[in-house]
Formats: sequence, structure tokens, C-alpha cells
Amino acid sequence: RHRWRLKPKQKSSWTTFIKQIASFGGDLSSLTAPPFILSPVSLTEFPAYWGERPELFSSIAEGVDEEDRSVRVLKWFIATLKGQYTSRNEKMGSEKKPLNPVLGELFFGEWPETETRGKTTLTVEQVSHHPPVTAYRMYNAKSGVELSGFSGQKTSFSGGSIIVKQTGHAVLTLHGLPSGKEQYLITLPRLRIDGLWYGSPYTELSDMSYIQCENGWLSTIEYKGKGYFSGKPHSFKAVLTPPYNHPAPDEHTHVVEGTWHETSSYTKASGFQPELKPGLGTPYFTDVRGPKEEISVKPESEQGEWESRKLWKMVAEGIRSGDYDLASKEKTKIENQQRQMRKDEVAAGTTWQLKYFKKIPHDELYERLSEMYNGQPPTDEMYVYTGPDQVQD
Ligand code: HCR
Repeated sequence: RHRWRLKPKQKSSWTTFIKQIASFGGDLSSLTAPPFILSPVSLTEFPAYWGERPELFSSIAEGVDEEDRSVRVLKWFIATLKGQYTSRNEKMGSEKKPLNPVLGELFFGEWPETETRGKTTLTVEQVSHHPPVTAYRMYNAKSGVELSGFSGQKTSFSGGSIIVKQTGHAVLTLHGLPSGKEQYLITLPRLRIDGLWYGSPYTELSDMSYIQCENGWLSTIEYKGKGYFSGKPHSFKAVLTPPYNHPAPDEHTHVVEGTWHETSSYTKASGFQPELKPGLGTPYFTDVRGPKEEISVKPESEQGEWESRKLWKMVAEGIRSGDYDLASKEKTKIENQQRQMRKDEVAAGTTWQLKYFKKIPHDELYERLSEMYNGQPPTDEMYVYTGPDQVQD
């Protein structure tokens, strides 16, 4: 991993780019990167990583009680991390710079119904360009499991790495349980892009993230990379604790440790799972070494002009085929169109209208549940889904 993988000519443009990042700070999306580090995929596609284990997602609703459902939410969350943070390395050899979405860019897809699960659909909209913010909603009608959230990044440079603080949060809602609606607030980990000086960037996670159920069950997930407590890259430790007034908190505390890109297992199982023997390693809590299921997307010929793969088709073709002149010409075309649209709006006294989401300045759930998290902002905005298939509880 820590070896130069660049040709001498690439090496100098890469070094110039890294120096530019180091002295620039701020919004990375606006920097022009050397061609070989460009990805042909737009950031609007990234929320699909939440759905690539569709069975784990829909079966959250099958949990018999709050404890069981909280375990299932944690399991699904951990199982998505490999896709979210290492799939570019696996597919393209290193972390790459995704296409910077335009305002109003859309991405739709689904994981089709099978015998064991209902259909899960995904709706994504780029709700801000400067700074880039992406809103998403994923829904499985059969099980009543819904995920809504938004994602932005604040980047800085420190100790030779890019530090990415994720802004935004996600809310997982279980609709139609016998006990009513149940919601989970999900915060997002901090990222470090390492391997920069070697020309092979990869993402490591650090600090903590949380999954707080409104009934008091709380997962605290701590991320460590190589050289820390296990000495392994992509390590984590998750502790799930019961509500403060639980009669037997210790017996119902779960501790899971391992790596989020391979396997994890219980190091302390709760009293309610006698079959799990902590320390034995198996059965694994998560095992994501096997294949995941990528989202199904309509062919470009059937997509609307704002849909990501159609919008970026020519740019992506240029990047994939190594024709960077084509890629940059097509990218400039899109950027000029965008500039013109913004000018026209100013002239007409209008503003861009979102199609599938509505921005609300404060998220009531976030404010109710987030107070105990160190370092989390005390309030957060939210993008509420306004498209078809909305659920009224
Ligand atoms: C930081 C990053 C853009 C944002 C990407 C996010 C945070 C987006 C939300 C997903 O749920 C998870 C996710 C995973 C990615 O690891 C992260 C990207 C990694 C690199 C990219 C930078 C803007 C590009 C840096 C340019 C070079 C040096 C690689």
C-alpha cells in the first residue's frame, strides 16, 4: 500500500496537487485534480452504499423488541461501511475524486423484490452546490423501514492527511410496528484520507459515531486504524447500551469488535443471546467479505436529463477511456450551463426549486436525541422527503 504507484510524469502533477490541497484547506470539490485520480461517478450515487445489504436493511423490522431491533440497526450500519469507504479502492485501485454534482442532480435506483424481502427504492437529490450537499431517502414499503438523511463534507489538511468532517445526519424510521413508529438518529464518522504522498489515497475512519434510538438504546461506535488498539486498519469497537432506567443494564450491554471491511464478532454478548459465545469469533456479528448487491439503475436512454449517469455520460466516458480532453470539455459545458442558469434565476428574481426534498432549518428528532454526544453540533437542519410513496404514521 505504501509504495509509489505513479509514473514519473504523474508523480510531479500529483505532488503539485497535494501541495495545493495542503495550502488551500476548505472545499476540495472545487480543486482541479490530476486526471488519473478522477472517478467517473458522481457523489449523488454514494447514498446507494446504504442499501447494498438489502436483507439486513429490511429485516430490521423483524426484531422482536427494541433491543433486538437496535442490534439489527447496528449490524446493518456496520455492514454498509465497507461499501461506503473502501469500494473505490477495490474497484479503481485507490480512493478517487468523485464528480462534483450540480444543483438539482438526481439519482434513482432500486434493489428489486425477492422471496425474502420487499423492494427497496432510493431517491437522491443534490440540494446544494456550494457547499455540496446531497439529500437521500431509501424506503422498503413491505417492511416499513425508511432511511432519510443528508451529507456534506468539511475538509482540512493535517499531518499529511485530508481530514473530512462529515456534516449531516441520517434518521432511520420503522413504520407500522405493533408498538407504533420507532426512530433512530445516526451520526456519521470522521474520515482521514491517508496514503496521499504515495499517490494511493485510501479512507480510514476515526473518532466516534452514534446510533441513538428514541427509546434509549444507544450504540457508540469507536473507529481506529492501523497502529492503534488492534493494530489493524479499519478497526472498530461498538458498544450497545440499554436505556438508563433498564433493570439489568450490564446483562443487556453488547460489545462488538473487529474490522468493518471483513469480520466482527461479540466480545461481550447480551444475556438475551445465549447462543453467542464471546471470544470465539463465530458466529460473526458482521461478515462482509462476500459479495454485496449493487443498486439497479434504469439505462441512460430511459433517464431524464437531470439524472446523474445521463448528465455526466460524456464526462464519464472521457475519464473511463483516458480521453481527458473530452472529459474536461464536457465538464466545462455542464459548468457553463449551470452558471447561466444561476444568472437567469438572479435576473428573473427566482431561486432553484428542489424536486423531492424540502429543507427544514431544525430537525426535531436530532435536537431531542443528540444532546449527549460530545462534539456534535447542538442542532442540525434536515431535508424532508416530499416525493411519491410518502408514509404517514
Ligand atoms: C471525501 C470524499 C467525498 C465524500 C465521500 C463520502 C464522505 C460521501 C458520503 C458517503 O456516505 C461516504 C463517503 C465516502 C468517501 O470516502 C468520501 C470521499 C473520499 C474522497 C472524497 C474527496 C472529496 C476527494 C479527495 C481527492 C483525492 C485526493 C482522493
